[in-house]
Amino acid sequence: MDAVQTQSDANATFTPRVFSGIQPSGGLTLGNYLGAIRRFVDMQESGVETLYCMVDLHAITVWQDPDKLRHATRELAAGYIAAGLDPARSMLFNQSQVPEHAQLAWIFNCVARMGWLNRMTQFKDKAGKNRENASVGLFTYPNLMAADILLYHATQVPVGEDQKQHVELTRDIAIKFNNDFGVEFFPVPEPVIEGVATRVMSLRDGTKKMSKSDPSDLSRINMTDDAEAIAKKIRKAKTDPDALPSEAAGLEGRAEARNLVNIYAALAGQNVDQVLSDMGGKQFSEFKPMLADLAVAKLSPISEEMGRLMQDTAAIDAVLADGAARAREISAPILKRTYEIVGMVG
Ligand code: AQP
Repeated sequence: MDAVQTQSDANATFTPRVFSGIQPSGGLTLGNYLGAIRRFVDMQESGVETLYCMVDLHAITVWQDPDKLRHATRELAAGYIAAGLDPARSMLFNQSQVPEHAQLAWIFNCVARMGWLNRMTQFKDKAGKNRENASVGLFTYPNLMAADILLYHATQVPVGEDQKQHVELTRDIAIKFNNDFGVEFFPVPEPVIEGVATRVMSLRDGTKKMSKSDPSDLSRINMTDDAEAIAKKIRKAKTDPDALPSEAAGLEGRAEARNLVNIYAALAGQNVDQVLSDMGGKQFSEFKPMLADLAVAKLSPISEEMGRLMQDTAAIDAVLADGAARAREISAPILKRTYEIVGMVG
């Protein structure tokens, strides 16, 4: 077969398809839930084809204890399902069961430029001062993420604010690949960053993102926290001495207050102005217990269901195997065609 351009490539149109993923690099946080999983469920409900991955190959870009990684992968799958993802309607799978992710990532390692990756802020944040000792995988992480998305010709990628730069890099890779080989093979996907909680901040420091891998457990609400732990973490959350303002402008320069109001708004399904028109003038001593009650009411059913699902890990593994088999029906032909375009024989 001609390895360069075919008419069907040139005329390719892309049907809407959603891909996103979360790393099993620890337990799910409220940030992952509000910033990502709730959007995943919305997109599933919109009827578009959806694929959601546990990106275990990404997780090992920093050290993971093998037993904890296995546990976190299954628990993440349980979290997806408990939060409303339906394995019959969304393909749920772990990345390592679909070998085309790593294969396409290699091609993209040869498309992306060092300068592009040098600009990635997540690598700078995660490598910190110890850059020389960071894994090569952590540096090339965005190329694997581009492969995750483009392997399915996904057109929409629901993510939190912190992943926007990586989706932009994915777009650059798609455009460069198409230009280099004179094809219209890969779509240029759009990030979907919506809602009031696209960047949930640490409960201990309103300038830092809430993260699963933050050394302080008090910095985050885990999706497996019980009511007592949630209440304690919110009670201890850093705030300032002032009362809540009645309008959003009054949150200017008050990162911690803004974060708690955003979390309340996201959980209550309101916008910030609605929350402040009800809560303006209240002290944190009054607002925090209300936030804790709301968080417990919204999160407990999910954590209880996660616990129930985790009783049967064989059933979770079966969901992941089925999701991977369905995902490979899409990924295998796309990788095959990519190899042909690049000039691989066989
Ligand atoms: N704090 C957050 N607020 C809003 N969205 C968030 N996301 C993560 N943290 C927040 C979104 O969750 C999805 C999955 O993220 P990931 O696990 O693949 O990577 P991450 O962004 O690096 O998440 P963590 O929790 O901070 O993991 P670690 O600590 O392992 O690095 C993404 O859509 C992300 O935007």
